[in-house]
Amino acid sequence: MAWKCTVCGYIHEGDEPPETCPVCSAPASVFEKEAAGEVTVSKQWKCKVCGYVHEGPEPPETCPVCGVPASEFEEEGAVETPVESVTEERTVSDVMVQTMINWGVDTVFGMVGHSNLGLADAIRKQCEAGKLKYIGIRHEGAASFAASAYGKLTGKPAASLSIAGPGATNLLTGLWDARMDRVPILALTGQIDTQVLGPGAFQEVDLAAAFSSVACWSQTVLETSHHAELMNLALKNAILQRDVGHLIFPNEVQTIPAPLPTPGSPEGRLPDLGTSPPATSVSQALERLNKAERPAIIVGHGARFKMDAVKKLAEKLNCPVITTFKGKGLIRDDDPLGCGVLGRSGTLVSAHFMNSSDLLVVFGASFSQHTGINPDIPTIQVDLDPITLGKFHAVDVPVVGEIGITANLFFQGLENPKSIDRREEIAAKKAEWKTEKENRAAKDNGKGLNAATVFAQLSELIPEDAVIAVDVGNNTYSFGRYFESKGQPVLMSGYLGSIGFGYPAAMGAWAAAPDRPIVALTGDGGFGQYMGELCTAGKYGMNITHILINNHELGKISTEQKMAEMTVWETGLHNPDFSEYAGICGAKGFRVEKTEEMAEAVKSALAHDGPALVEVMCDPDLI
Ligand SMILES: Cc1ncc(C[n+]2csc(CCOP(=O)(O)OP(=O)(O)O)c2C)c(N)n1
Ligand SMILES: [Mg+2]
Repeated sequence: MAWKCTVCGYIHEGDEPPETCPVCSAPASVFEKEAAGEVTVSKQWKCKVCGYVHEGPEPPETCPVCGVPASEFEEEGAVETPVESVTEERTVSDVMVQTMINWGVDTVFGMVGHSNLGLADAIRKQCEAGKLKYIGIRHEGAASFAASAYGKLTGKPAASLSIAGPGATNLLTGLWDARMDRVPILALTGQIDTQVLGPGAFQEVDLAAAFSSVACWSQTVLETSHHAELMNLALKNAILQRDVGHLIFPNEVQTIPAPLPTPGSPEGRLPDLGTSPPATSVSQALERLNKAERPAIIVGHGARFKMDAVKKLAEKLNCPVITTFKGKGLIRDDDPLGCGVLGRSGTLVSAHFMNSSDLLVVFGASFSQHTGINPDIPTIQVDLDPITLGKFHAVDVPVVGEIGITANLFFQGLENPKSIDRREEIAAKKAEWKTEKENRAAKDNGKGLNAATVFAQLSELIPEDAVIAVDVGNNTYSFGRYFESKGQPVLMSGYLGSIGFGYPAAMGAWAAAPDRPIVALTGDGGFGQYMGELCTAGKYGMNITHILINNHELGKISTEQKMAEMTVWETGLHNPDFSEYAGICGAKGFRVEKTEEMAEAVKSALAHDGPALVEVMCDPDLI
């Protein structure tokens, strides 16, 4: 008797199914008895208009390539296929999806459709076996934003799936977001049948060309490819280069039996990245660190998982710790050494401590113009990636090394450092900033809530274990400045700076950490781009609390027009009542028009088990 694993297609001979599948580890319960010796007879039908060949008992209702009706198909002949040879073997998609899982990918965001059905079916089987989570989004741009945010939060790649043509091109923005912020991500795009590729068939886009500038590694899966190896390489490149791995799946290749059915794995393919810095770099850095009287540490997103070591060093140096915007929350704002965000979304506290320091020690930051790290102050820069070192200007001591290891070496090497304890000065500057914030919060033009007030309240209301996904706009700058972080990770579209990121990013965070409170913070303009995703959140019962700053305006653009002394033009927004809109999408909606209503609405939204939206009516000028 033969038994087939319904997850991976492995065939087991014996009276009973095996306890676990030796290929994919699925339990005995997923094995099905195999029918033997049957043959299926299917006919081949050729489209008289475009030449597309269809296999099946009947011609298709309409040609999937040129759209003509069934009457335009002529019979070409019959094909006999033994049932065993079709069902016994794992398909190319089965092998590749199993390989993807072996590399640790556990979540796929995407949209199923004509040119990815074979691949989607392999994903479905793994979802049913409990090995994968699939989130069907409403726009592929949300799939890649969500996968990018998943990578930003976890450091692990998630996959985004699309059909050929428009589905694939819709993925591009989120993939650019991941690429520019150095996040591993996998893009799986369907493609039309290879037999019709070339002349410009329906949904034919040259995906290799379209993705060539966003993907660090991109390949088309062919019938004769080494399929497991293609997936191995897509993920090896995505993970090690922290970039986009891309695979193009022509329609007919997805369901053919895999010539080599053994899936791949990361075993022996990923080095330990715990690289120690060269001894000379460490001693050059220590020489400066020991002598500095007023050092300051700046941490960026790259230090996200290494903060214990960085904080230990800061404690020994008694020095201020400043973050980039992407690194907001890497140190709590109430930490005696925490000085908040630097740069355009920053505070006067961080600016003071950077500018008054005699040595900057920068961990995992990329020196974007928005952060504005002062190039005139002597700098030690630590990063695992040598290209990032001294990228925008020369630094005094570029140190290539894993951040945790390097920070520990600095800590161990410090001998009677001259640095003075700046805790008191930090507390005094923070008190000044608190007064300044209170003054700003006191302003009221009678045109809606004030951003300083909104974020002061949110600082109290958003739980410590939350993940916060933000968008782009004045609302985001206000968050950077006014929100007092208790260490919540912040997910943002950093270098790409794309509006619309916030809500899909919250979906990605929810998929990665469903038990944590997930908060999305967006403006009305940004959310407008992905409003449909509230239905996705409703469908999957995502526990996302969305704070929507509604100022009826592309506020940041109005600000820019005013600053450039131009006429404010076409930045006004005609909005629905978002709290009512939430209700019809399966979310709980709240509307806040007065400061006094804020706390209760946010508390109720956070307490709601499922998606909730709090629309806060804000004054566009009080930012
Ligand atoms: C995809 C994309 N399109 C356009 C922009 C330019 N842009 C930056 S902020 C912004 C306005 C955002 O408006 P809103 O979400 O309402 O935030 P507000 O500034 O009002 O707080 C725009 C259009 C962008 N960054 N990304
Ligand atoms: Mg707005």
